[in-house]
Amino acid sequence: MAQPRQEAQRKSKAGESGAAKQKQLESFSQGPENLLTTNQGLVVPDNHNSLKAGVRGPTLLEDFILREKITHFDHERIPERVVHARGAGAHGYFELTRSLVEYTRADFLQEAGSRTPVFVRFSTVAGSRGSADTVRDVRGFAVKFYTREGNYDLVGNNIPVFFIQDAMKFPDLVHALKPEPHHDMPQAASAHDTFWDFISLMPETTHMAMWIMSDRTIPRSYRMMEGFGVHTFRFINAKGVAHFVKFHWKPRLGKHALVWDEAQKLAGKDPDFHRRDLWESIAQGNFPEWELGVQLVEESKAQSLGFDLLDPTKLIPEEMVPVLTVGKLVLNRNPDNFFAETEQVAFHPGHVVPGIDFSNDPLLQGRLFSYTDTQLSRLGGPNFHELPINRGVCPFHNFQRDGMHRMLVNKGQAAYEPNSLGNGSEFRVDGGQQGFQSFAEAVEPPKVRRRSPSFDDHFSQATLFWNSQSPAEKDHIVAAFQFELSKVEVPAVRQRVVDNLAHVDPKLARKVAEPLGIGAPDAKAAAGRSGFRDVRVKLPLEASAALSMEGNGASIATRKVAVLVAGGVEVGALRVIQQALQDAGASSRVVAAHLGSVATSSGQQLAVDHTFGNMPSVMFDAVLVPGGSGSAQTLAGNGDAVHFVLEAYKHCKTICVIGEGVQLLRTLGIAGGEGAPATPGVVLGSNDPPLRAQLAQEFIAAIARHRHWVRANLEAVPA
Ligand code: HDE
Repeated sequence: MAQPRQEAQRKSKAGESGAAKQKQLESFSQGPENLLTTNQGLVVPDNHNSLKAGVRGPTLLEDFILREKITHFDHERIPERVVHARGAGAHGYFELTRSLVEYTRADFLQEAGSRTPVFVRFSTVAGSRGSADTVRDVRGFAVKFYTREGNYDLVGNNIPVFFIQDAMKFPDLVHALKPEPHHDMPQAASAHDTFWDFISLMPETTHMAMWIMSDRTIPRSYRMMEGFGVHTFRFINAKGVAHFVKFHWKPRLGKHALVWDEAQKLAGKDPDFHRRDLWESIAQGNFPEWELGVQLVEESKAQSLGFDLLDPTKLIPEEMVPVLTVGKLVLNRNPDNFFAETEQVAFHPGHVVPGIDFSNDPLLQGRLFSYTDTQLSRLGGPNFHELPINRGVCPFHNFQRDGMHRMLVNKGQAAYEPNSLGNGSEFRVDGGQQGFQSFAEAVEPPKVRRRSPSFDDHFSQATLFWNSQSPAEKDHIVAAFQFELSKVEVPAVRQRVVDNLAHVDPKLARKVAEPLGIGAPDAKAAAGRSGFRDVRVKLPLEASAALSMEGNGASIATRKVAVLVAGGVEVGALRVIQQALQDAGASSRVVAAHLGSVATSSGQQLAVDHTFGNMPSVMFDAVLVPGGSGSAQTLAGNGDAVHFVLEAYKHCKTICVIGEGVQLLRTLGIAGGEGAPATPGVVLGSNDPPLRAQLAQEFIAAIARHRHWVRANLEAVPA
């Protein structure tokens, strides 16, 4: 039987809260009879002219309408988040697909099929609020579950490990990563001296450094990246039995990345690339979806893993502990107001519900302090839980009172507990029946300010990650290290990084060092430095498939295809392919030199969606060049069209060319003549009606591979 409190919560809040809130807010945004008013409700007589002494005279201080408007404007900004300032959010729901009743008493994880409203915020870490989306950086993946027992926040990242093992080092890490303090550069980038100086002096960062140099840090879309709780948490069931748990979000569309050149160009051409992608997908009804998975480890088995579960620089390979799928997350509603929701949302890893508890991970423990603390200055006081986006859906009662921006009007005489004067609202503590119970863990004295020796292995999982990458992914990691370190001005810093890398893999270190103007990597030199520990845990596996993104997800749903056209375009095959793309959930957009329309070879008009300039190739997943000799010839003579195709080729995207369109590729030298070997991901077809459907399927199969890394002469392509 449901507990009385829970029953009351269900009745009082389930449906009413959202609608009531909305009504109240709407009433604020409309003055009397929809007239513009001041904040006091006074109808504004004129919103264009201030009060002056004569039409050409000075403005009067008396003009309280002007003063109110300008004063409010002057104070419209709040401090941005000290990290994760740039973000985008969305509403949705979490649906439990498998009951976790045997592991946790958390109410929202009991009944398969139950749904919990959520708000999710994705973010980059280093950049300011206005920085670009596609920079190389970790992505935050923070989920607020509005459960009937209170808000539960799973504040994770898109990488399963972290740089450092102890919260004590977090301010140092962030100071090293952020723009350098003397000149405030570079913005939203780790490619600079202080960051790599810190990394090179802190060998515990090596595993995460491998991840951030991989394609994980330049996701194609928030919808195509994983999320991780990072730390080990605890589930506690109704009998008080605990399991360690790690959380995973797995995207339904698979995990996919941009390429570095593309990410850099996007940062200029569409700095809102990820934010826009999220917004548009939801607006179009393509609701982003992830599976929630958990890795569960019995307390007594934790020791036998060989590494320490409390160390946040370690993951549990999925081959060692499989991920159990337990639910799905669906984002189906864009925020109404960016500031009110995405900006004011306040996450906190300490927002837990009964049945979910912390582990002693020293990084997590430090986070438990930081998040409330930072909201105090960011949101201006201790009452940020009253902001609409942060309010729970269950009632809350306590004797905390007053403070900046208090909205609640608490009634009655008694603001203390215990009391006998509260007129039925004494709100006594429940004595542990329903309340949050910390796991009764025995702790070992004495107090120490030291690292556990079980945290000493800094390299075995970095090597596991490296060994798990495909050849193309390895090339990208090497190139990323080379790029970042080439921006580091002090050679000794570059040298220390490659010396450390020699402990991950000597070949990797040698390759990274090649163009950096430094000596060969010296593993011994690294081992002699302070902070280095020569300890390596023997893992029971050489590589873990889950750590690679290659061959992941075969769907082309929501992918965007550019159709390049000019006058005289042949649309017979184009129509068939466009329909097939749409049937597969993808979209195609017609791109030409100008907006309006172009004449087809049969004398009709084909509407143009974009120009080569306003939607360049980096904003698409694939390119289609239809036939028609007039169109092909015009495109071949247009530098923007030529660049479009070359760039897509260079970024290893699928290109489909029909009929005379092939001429374009030959002009560009990226497709051989008759009998030449096929180029991976370049689909050549004719306008022949019987072959059109097959061509469409070949094109779709090629797009589903996401990228075609092995292509001849890629370096020679000027794009
Ligand atoms: Fe955070 N982190 N963090 N962090 N973090 C913040 O809180 C902090 C860490 C993460 O979309 C701040 O409200 C410390 C790990 C996300 O609003 C701040 C430490 C992970 C977000 C803070 C960490 C995260 C934050 C800044 C080490 C992955 C954005 C603004 C002890 C598991 C949430 C704010 C959003 C935000 C502190 C480490 C994820 C300052 C002290 C590890 C996704 O409180």
